[in-house]
Amino acid sequence: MSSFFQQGPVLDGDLLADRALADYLQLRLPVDCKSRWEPGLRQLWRRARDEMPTLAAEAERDPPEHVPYDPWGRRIDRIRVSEAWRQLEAIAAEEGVVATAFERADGAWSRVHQFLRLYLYHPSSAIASCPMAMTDGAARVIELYGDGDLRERVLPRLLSCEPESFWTAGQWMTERSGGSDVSRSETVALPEEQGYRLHGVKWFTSATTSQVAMTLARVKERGGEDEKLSLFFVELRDADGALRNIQVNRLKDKLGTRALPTAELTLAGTPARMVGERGRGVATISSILNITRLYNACCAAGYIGRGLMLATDYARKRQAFGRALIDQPLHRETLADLTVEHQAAFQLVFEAARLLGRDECGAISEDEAAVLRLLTPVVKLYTGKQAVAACSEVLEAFGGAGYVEDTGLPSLLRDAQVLSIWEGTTNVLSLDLLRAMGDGEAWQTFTGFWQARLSALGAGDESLNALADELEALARWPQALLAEGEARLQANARQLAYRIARLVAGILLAEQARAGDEGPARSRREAIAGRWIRQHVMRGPAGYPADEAERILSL
Ligand code: UCC
Ligand code: FAD
Repeated sequence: MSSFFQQGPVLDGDLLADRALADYLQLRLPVDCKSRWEPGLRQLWRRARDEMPTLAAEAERDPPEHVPYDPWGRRIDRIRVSEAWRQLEAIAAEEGVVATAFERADGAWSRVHQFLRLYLYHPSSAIASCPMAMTDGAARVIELYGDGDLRERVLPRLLSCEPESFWTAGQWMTERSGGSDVSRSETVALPEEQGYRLHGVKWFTSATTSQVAMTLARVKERGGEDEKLSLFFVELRDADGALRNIQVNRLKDKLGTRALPTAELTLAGTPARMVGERGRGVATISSILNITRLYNACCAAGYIGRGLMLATDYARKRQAFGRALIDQPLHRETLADLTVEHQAAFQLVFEAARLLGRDECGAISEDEAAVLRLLTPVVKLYTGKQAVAACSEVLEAFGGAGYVEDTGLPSLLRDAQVLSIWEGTTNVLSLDLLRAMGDGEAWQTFTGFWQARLSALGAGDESLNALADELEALARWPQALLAEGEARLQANARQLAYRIARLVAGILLAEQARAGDEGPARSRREAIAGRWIRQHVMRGPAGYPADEAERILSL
């Protein structure tokens, strides 16, 4: 009879056990922000550690259910979610997971504060972070383009810190005809005296229990030309709680994000109101997209950090071949690699959040705005891929236990996989990077910005020289590709995005390494930067040779 039972992993008691977070608080924040925010962050970490994981597990065990009819056969299309899911949403409200960004108590730094809160909230939230992302995006669009009623009646709900009055928002873009290419959307908006009526099918709508949604449709006047998409605001239910001409066709049966309701909807004359300029729907909704994409990236960093914390704790407890895993040289390298990935993701996300905060407070310069525009798709796509790879590694670090459901670990990998699909796939965001580069001026601004940051680090060692060489090579690459034709540039857009992410993360890690006093903490940060640059910048991938894909894909 075996008397051995393995101790499972536990989350660390201390907020600052997360080194990427601790480094950031110490080295990147204005001192007064750190001291003001830390107590609240500690409180949220306690909830994320002690209270939320039980709720998240319960929400996953009791997934949403579509109830199409009432007992008497009336169509009701109720989506039943667990009490645990409701509580997770309530915690988001109480903790200001959205509101902190809009209160702007710390001016341009407020967005960073809010992202720190999101970063702590998300990994314990069973992806209740998803409706928070869409709510935040909707709030921003209302701030920018909303009419008086939206600003005075709806916005305070989206920014409420009281669960009873807090509303969440959905974002319905994807249709059967296309999710990446929304210009293929078929939904029409028929004008009526006051507003519009929407008709169409929305193929993926997450958090369908939200009270409001932002969606795209094409205005169709009798006998009129086909118009470009416009953005519409929808209030889903009437005063009695009945859906307003919306039919829930079914809930998606998904690989992960199981606690999150994602529905297919038919809009059959749903009342709606236009937001922003007619025919400028894609441009208008991009204010939402650029926020939700950074949420996505923040949540990716959150998952990597959570996985790393659990795997490190487990490695201290699990024995193999005569010692704890953490003392096995090869396992240590695996954990070190994960640590470096986490630090890089964290730096990318919070640099973008810093710039976003400056934008939202009107403090951003023209150059910084161009940098933010280019950085947003890059950070989203790169951290999404990092999260999938890192979560897979984390599961493996637990051996067989990582594959067993009731450890709670498999959901990390399942849920991470969505991060590179929704809010723009890796390829589509790589192409968005090209869109943001435009005729090349923004690209010049971007490379100039990072050149200045690199120069500010002073005399070069091997790492800094590698960063400088890569920046120089990268700066010329798009033009060289374009000289061979637009198709060549597109074909290499993902490689370009990856190289940018790796380079920028390298510069940010090098900055972090040089900040602060000499000592063991600085030596740790130097090692992190050194490994990242060695692994990801010095061996920058070459572009795809012309025609190679044709040859590979030919019979
Ligand atoms: O997946 C979804 C929700 C999931 C849940 C959310 C969770 C979030 C995180 C939580 C983590 C746990 S919602 C669906 C998301 N769908 C997408 O992201 C769509 C992906 N496809 C694209 O991004 C495409 O590139 C499109 C849709 C933008 C392409 O449309 P068009 O019509 O072909 O685009 P155009 O014609 O190139 O651009 C139209 C205008 C242009 O401006 P003007 O007219 O002034 O030149 C563009 O520059 O829109 C502008 N624009 C942008 N501006 C397009 N994209 C952007 C952008 N990102 N930023 C600024
Ligand atoms: P497609 O656009 O058909 O793409 C298929 C493949 O083609 C992808 O790999 C893509 O990268 C590639 N591709 C497309 N165009 C190009 C190109 N030009 N060059 C190179 N490659 C290309 N959507 C919403 O609107 N609201 C939601 O709330 C929502 N929730 C979701 C929840 C979940 C769990 C999931 C999985 C999806 C959700 N989505 C939602 C949908 C999601 O945003 C889309 O699935 C995504 O944008 C991709 O669109 P698609 O599925 O139509 O794929």
